[in-house]
Amino acid sequence: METKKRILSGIQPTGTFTLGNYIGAVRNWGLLQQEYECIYMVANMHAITVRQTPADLRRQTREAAALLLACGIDPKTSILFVQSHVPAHAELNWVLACSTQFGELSRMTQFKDKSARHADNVNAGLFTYPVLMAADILVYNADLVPVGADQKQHLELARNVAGRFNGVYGDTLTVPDPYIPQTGARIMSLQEPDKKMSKSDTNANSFILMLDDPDTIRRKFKRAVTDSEGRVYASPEKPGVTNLMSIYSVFTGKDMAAIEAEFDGRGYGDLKSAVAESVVETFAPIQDEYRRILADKAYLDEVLKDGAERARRIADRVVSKVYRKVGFLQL
Ligand code: ATP
Ligand code: LTN
Repeated sequence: METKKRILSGIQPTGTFTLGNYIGAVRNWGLLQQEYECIYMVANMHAITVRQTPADLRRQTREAAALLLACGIDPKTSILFVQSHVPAHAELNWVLACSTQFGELSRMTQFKDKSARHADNVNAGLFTYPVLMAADILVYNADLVPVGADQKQHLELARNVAGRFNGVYGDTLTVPDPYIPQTGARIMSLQEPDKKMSKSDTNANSFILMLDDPDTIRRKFKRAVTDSEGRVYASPEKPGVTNLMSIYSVFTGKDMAAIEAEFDGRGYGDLKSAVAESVVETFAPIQDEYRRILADKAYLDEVLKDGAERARRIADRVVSKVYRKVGFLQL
């Protein structure tokens, strides 16, 4: 029997997922389950690189898991777990940190962005964040990592660290490939369309949350920043309109040319309400399913317990092999 390639990805429980998280990452996680062996993780250890309120982090971790299930992740086929429940991530993290150079971490744009935004808390974890992310991936010998475009640089680092480790200690770790979608890899802010949509943006009109109610979704799209030209077509000079078209394309399956034709002779108002309706329609059943799953805490916790156990079985073997390769005494 041909063995399936393995996928690993993660998302931080720092708040409700945005439309960007959904299109760039989570949506594809469900779609990939048939073809790949999938392992999905709620990255709560990454979340504390910026300050979190403990009670909120705990609640948001369950909410993130429930939302992933509602998006179609099947815990029987795939493994769904919480990062801190599998100690192997932290164990491999240390070994990999010793194969990572200060210089290469200094070049990470996410570190530069986040340390500027959280100038009062530029902690070592924020700096070594990509090493833990590399450990998340390499501890499962993942072949493929589905993420949005903003994570490309971190994946490049994971590949370099794996290659370097293999060069020194012999073939041990799988060098992973990124899986970045063609359309929607970088959904932009609705208010400043030259910036990526981010759930930590201070302006709530800049993002759509997966749990926003229909009227909120419609209102946010109505206020979305476009341009003064009034004609619907995709172009680098029209980031706002192009962003709306990309979202519409993902939810309707229509390509950019078809969307241009559909709105020929019509204004941005029509485009905005069509996009809003396509988002409302996609999110409504997910929201219902989310509420149902979150209400059943016993089921949710059982899924996470089972996921952690299955994840641990894979990850512990890799750590054990790595420990042997680097010369840690094994009794
Ligand atoms: P934060 O704003 O707290 O930094 P975030 O919204 O960037 O968080 P993450 O948990 O860091 O969310 O990312 C989860 C996944 O969503 C990653 O694969 C990331 O690439 C993807 N993603 C995040 N924002 C976008 C976006 N605007 N467009 C497409 N994909 C995105
Ligand atoms: N850094 C990622 C979240 C994340 C992740 C991972 C993604 C943590 N560990 C491993 C893919 C693989 C982010 O989206 N900010």
